[in-house]
Amino acid sequence: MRNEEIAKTLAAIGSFLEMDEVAFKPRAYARAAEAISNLEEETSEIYKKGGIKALEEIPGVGASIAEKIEELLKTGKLQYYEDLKKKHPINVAELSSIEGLGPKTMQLLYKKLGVKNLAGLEKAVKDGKIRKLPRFGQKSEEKIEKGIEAYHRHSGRFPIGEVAGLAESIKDMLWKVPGVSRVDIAGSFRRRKETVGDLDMLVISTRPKAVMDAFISQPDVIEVIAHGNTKSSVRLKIGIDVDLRVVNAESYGAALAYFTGSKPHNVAMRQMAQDKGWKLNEYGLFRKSGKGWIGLAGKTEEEIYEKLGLEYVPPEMREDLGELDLAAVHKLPRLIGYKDLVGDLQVQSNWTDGANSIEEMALAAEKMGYKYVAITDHTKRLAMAHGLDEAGLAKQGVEIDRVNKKLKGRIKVLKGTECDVLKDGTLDISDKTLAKLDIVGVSIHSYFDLPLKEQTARLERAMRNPNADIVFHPTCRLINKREPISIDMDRVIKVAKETGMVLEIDGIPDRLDLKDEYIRKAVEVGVKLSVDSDAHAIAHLPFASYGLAQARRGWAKRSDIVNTWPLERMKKMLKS
Ligand code: DGT
Ligand code: CA
Ligand code: CA
Ligand code: ZN
Repeated sequence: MRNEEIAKTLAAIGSFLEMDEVAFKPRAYARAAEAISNLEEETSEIYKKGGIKALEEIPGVGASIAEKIEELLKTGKLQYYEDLKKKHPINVAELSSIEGLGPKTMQLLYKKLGVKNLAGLEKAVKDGKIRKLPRFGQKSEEKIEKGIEAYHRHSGRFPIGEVAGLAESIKDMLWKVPGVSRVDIAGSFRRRKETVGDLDMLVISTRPKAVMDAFISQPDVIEVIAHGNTKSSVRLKIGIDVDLRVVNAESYGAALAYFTGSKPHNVAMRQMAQDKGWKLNEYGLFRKSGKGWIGLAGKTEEEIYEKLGLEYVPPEMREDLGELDLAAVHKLPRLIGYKDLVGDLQVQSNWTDGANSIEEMALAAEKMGYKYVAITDHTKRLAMAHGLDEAGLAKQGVEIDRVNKKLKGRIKVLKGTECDVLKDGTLDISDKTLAKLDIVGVSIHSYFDLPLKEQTARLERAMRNPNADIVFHPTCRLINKREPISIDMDRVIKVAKETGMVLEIDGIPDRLDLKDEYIRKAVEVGVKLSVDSDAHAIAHLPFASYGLAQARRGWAKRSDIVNTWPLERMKKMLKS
């Protein structure tokens, strides 16, 4: 059990005791909780080394609380706490994350309104019940409402693209602190998960204090949650928390592996070490020798994997989804690289809702190192985006010919479209016009809430149009904003396999559509994919890298992604 959880339990006990109007003890538990959450070392380690006596050395922890911690560490549970929970059926751990809501208030809200948890609290606020309570009033209700809003802002997960710039700038800032010789962003960010809960940073430094001081005094910090010499934690303006740890060079690889996670991957790896009679933790890989432990590896991640007889597992694959079994037999797929794209197959121009001209987009794509770029503007049904009709597409073709002539030998602009799929699955542009284009992407932009069967049949019909090449953003989700359409992805993948249709991985940070699990399914059966930026402006072209991250999380190889191939081969792979 980790410090956070122990601290949470102790704090909850304190709240319950306050409800019971016990003297002194509530403060003692609150103090102990705070001390534990600020500890640099894990309480479990302290206990392992020095037993209950060592626990009593922790400031704020007396004999009685030390006993409780021991029980927690030994059994994972605490009877005293369980009894209190039974007596007060209030989820204090959840409710205490609402700013300004103390135990007394929680108790009153429970007694008068039956509020047990956050959901109950939200309902009470919504129904205007709190303001009617004696001693409460509108002001108190509004305060609680604000607290709930803030809680939701903080507890939300952040699309990785929304925090990447920030994360990199913190990294740069830390690099500049004297004494720093290495900085990494670990956690879900390093695994390139589509959303991150918080950021986890690691540093090697000869002057830890300077690093920590710089870290907590960044301009964006709104709250310092912990401040120590090896571990600090802050909350930033946008609501995300950042943890920073200073680690020794000797155990840096072990720490990097540990804090990169995922937790299930770590647990599985630790088990592999234990099976050999070794132990693995954030300090290194060790083997037993007499009474002590001898270090086997720890400086780099690579040597840890190697010593365990494993192939190095790229961070994007560390989810305990079978990667360790493959690593053990040295059969991990060779993932597509971040520099493997040679083209972008979804880009809009100022012919519709894009910001830049075709020529500007082409030049920017050339700067990305691409050999080709498809201009795929919206079609007429999307009137809001000034979608093109057949005549518009013909006219655009003339302009593309002009640009191609001008940029000959540098980059090839492909004539494409992001053709709307109508409600019945037919396409928004005549087959005659579509047949003249190089790339036809089909997308759903309407009737998102059709039932599963109907929606699936709709997309299937579009995929079976002989001119259609790629399904753009197949599930239409917007992370944190819009649920995916209900669609049978197994069926879509099957139809793609059958027809040779390509499925897109759209790189816009709040789309990342397809998502990793569907990519894996597609890759498994040999369905081809494209990784596109869906850029609406020059500045968006790098979004493709988020799509690549997603592709790697879906175990895609270079050969699975059509726009890693030279133009002629790519075109051949499209449905003929
Ligand atoms: P997030 O922040 O929710 O997007 O996800 P992560 O994976 O970044 O998780 P986080 O920030 O709670 O912890 C960072 C890493 O630290 C996690 O990926 C694995 C490691 N870790 C955290 N808690 C535990 C634990 O109880 N056991 C083990 N083995 N590893 C842990
Ligand atoms: Ca994290
Ligand atoms: Ca964390
Ligand atoms: Zn679209």
